[in-house]
Amino acid sequence: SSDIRRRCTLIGARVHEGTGRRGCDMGPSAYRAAGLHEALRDLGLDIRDAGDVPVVPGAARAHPNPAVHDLAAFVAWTAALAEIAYAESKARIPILLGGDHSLSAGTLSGISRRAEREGRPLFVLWLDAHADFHSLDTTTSGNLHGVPLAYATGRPGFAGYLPPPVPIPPGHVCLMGTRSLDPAERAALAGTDLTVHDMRAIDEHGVLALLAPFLGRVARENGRLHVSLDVDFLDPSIAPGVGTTVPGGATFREAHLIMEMLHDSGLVGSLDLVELNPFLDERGRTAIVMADLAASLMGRTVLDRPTRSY
Ligand code: EXY
Ligand code: MN
Ligand code: MN
Ligand code: MN
Repeated sequence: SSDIRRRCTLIGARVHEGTGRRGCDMGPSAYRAAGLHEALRDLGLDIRDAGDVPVVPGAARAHPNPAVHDLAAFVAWTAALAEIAYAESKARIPILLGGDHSLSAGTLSGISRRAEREGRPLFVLWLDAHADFHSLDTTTSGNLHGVPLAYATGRPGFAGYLPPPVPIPPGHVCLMGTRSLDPAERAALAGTDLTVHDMRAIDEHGVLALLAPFLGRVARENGRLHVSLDVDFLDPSIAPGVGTTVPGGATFREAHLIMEMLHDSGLVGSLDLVELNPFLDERGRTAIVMADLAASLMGRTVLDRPTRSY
């Protein structure tokens, strides 16, 4: 069908330099092993697998913050992924198979340029235990998976190292699942109108009451919606395959209800699946949970789960 929502492209991004450990580079393979391609094909979608984005050498000036590492790789990935996200989002839904969350600096750059080209505002739903809102100056870990949202929303501190993005207004961003914020991130967020629905808000109000108004606003403004799903949004009991687990995350059904609402909204133009580390997983179950969530976003309903008979 001509509907963009029926056409999607899997794009592997073997990004691991944004974390302090190896493993996320195996993420794309794990999603394919989990059968994501077949799951989306069985939904009747026009699905294409673009393979994995080739790693290109990067160059970057040294940064005065001694903690920052692999900045050159971040620069290179951001440029490469911005280009492919921009191109692929013209007529299809790019689904980025990560790879750590630093890849979203590239995805968001490309999608933001696409939205600008379409003359539509871009909105972002960031499902994560964290805000990923550090600048190159404020990060203490130096792990650049902690900076992509700051970069994409035009926060100062990247000039001279990365090209300025088409900035996403912070007021167009909704964080859900937040439960681990560094002091510098809190301070930076306090100065913006970015929406933060932490886990306490989810407990008190439920995901429907928090998400519905945001989706209504995106629809009213004829917006494009990018969804960035970090494995650590989920409770570690269902998604252990990630390097930055935080107790007290979203349940299986809270996560699926969000995906089902997103599908029904018809607003999602792009998706990042990030931070999967199969090396930390148990028999691929985190990849399977994440692939199932992606399938829900693309149309798998609550009734489509297989009954396990013992
Ligand atoms: N805020 C902490 C840091 O900057 O190191 C933890 C960041 C975790 C980032 C993961 C991708 O969500
Ligand atoms: Mn993240
Ligand atoms: Mn996270
Ligand atoms: Mn606006």
